[in-house]
Parts: sequence; C-alpha cells; structure tokens
Amino acid sequence: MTSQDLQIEQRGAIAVLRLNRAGKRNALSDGLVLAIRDAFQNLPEGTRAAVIHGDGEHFCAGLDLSELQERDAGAGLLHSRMWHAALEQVQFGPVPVVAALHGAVVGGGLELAAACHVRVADETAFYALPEGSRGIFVGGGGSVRIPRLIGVARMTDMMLTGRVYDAQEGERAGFAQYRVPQGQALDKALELAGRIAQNAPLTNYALMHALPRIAEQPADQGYLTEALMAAIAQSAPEAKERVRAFLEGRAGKVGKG
Ligand code: 1HE
Repeated sequence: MTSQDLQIEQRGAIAVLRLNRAGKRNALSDGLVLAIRDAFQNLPEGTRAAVIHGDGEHFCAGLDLSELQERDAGAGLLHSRMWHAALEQVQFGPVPVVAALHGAVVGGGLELAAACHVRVADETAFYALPEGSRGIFVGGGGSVRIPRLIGVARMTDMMLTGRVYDAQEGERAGFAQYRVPQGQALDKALELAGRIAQNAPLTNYALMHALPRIAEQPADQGYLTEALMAAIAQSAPEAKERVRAFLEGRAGKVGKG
C-alpha cells in the first residue's frame, strides 16, 4: 500500500521517509501505518540506511484517534498486531533507521521512534504517552521497546501521571542518543545515516538483528551467539579488506573519520 501521507525520497544509498500529514500532526492512520510497513518491505535495491522524519511542527501525534471510535476488543487486538507487524519491519527490516525528531513525539509516535535504531532530537522535541489519560494502553510495541530505552519505572510514571519529557530530559532519560539545535535534526540524521551506509552490511546486520537478541538472552547463550556472529562477520571478504586497509594506513583512525 502506498500513501500520500508518506513521502519517500531516495538520496543515494539513503531512503528518506517523511510523515506527510502535518494538518493532523502526522497522526498515524491505519493507511499510514501500512504505508510504513510497505515502504520498509520494498526499499529500493542498494539502500543501506533510512531516515524517518515528520513534516510540519511535530514528528508524530501518535495513533489517529479519530479511527479508534468504533473498534471492539477483537478488532483492537488485530489493530495492535497490525502495528506490531509494521514496526517490526522498521526494527528488523533490511537497513538501520535513524529517526529525526522534533515537536511532539507522543503515543504511537514514540512507539515508532522506539522501533528505530538511532534517534536524533532537536530542542523542540517532547516525549509523552498520553494513552494513560485517554483511557487506553500502548499498542504499537511500546511496552516492549520503551522500557528498554528508559526503564519500566519511567514509563510507568509517564503513563500514570501524564509526565512530559522535554528534549534535554529526554536525552538524559535515553529516548534520543543525539540532541541538536532547533531545525537541525534532519541534517544530523542524514549525516549519521551516511556514516551507517558506509559500514560493512554484515556489521549493520549484526547490530540490527543479533545485538538486541543477544541482549535478551541469558549470558551463556549470549556469549555463544556473539561468538557465532563475530566469526561470520570476520569471515566476510569486506571485513578482511577493511582490516588490511587499517593495517596499511589506508583507513580512518578512531575519532578521525
Ligand atoms: C489528531 C491527533 C491524533 C492531532 N489523532 N487527530 N495521541 C495523543 O493523544 C496526542 C493528541 N495530540 C495532541 O495532543 C496535540 O495535537 C499535539 C500536542 C500533538 C499538537 O498540538 P497542536 O495545538 O499543534 O495541534 P492540534 O490543534 O491539537 O491538532 C491539529 C489537528 O490535528 C486537529 O484536527 P483539526 O481537524 O481540528 O484541525 C487535531 O484533532 C488533529 N490531531 N493529534 C487524530 N492523535 C498503537 S496504539 C498508540 C496509542 C496512541 O498513540 S494514543 C495517543 C494519541
């Protein structure tokens, strides 16, 4: 499914996805959620990283509440599972995803951001889970992903009390890895995506698919999975060439590009 509410632009190896529903604060209608799923399932050949950002004053106001009205329990269950399937494509899709955040990053918008791999927020960003005050619960994987970013206690507090984190507090709490001046999140996200796109694909694969699973495994299983992943990554011709380039002085040093 494609949607005018999601604009996709290819910039070399980077796919740039823009939530394009500023009039509704980029609220995530079913169509938009499915468009996100489809976009990650069908990224053009040669894409090595993706950036997602929002048009207008806000990243995303969450679930489109106007679509919530008529859903019964069964439909609600399937709706949540539909979100899960879509955001699974973001987190465990083909390429790392950088979210450029500004303004409202709330409810389902925060769930979408949490499915991305790197989050860059400008000074206008704020984070909230208004589900608590709307009488509902997170349904887009938020209860799985958000505690892994900020901890169960902070998420519980946000939903019980309606607490809003501003950009600075949000960075400290762990929502975003980067905080930049107002209006600069997209540029920074593109810069980071450019760097990510230059990594060996197998390294990016390991970071997306192995690391989060290893982190969930008991330590003894985790060590074995790590060793297997390390062995596979090292055996790739590209890894050997990159190591050779460093040893021969042809590769950048740490912190120097
Ligand atoms: C919406 C939505 C929406 C705005 N669904 N239509 N999320 C929330 O509970 C957050 C709801 N939104 C807000 O609190 C505010 O809109 C914002 C703080 C994000 C922005 O405020 P503001 O003053 O810039 O905009 P606005 O005037 O509130 O909204 C502009 C329009 O967008 C308006 O429609 P209009 O036809 O009257 O112009 C709003 O109704 C519309 N709009 N947000 C539908 N969310 C998988 S489960 C996930 C569960 C959740 O995400 S629940 C949390 C939902």
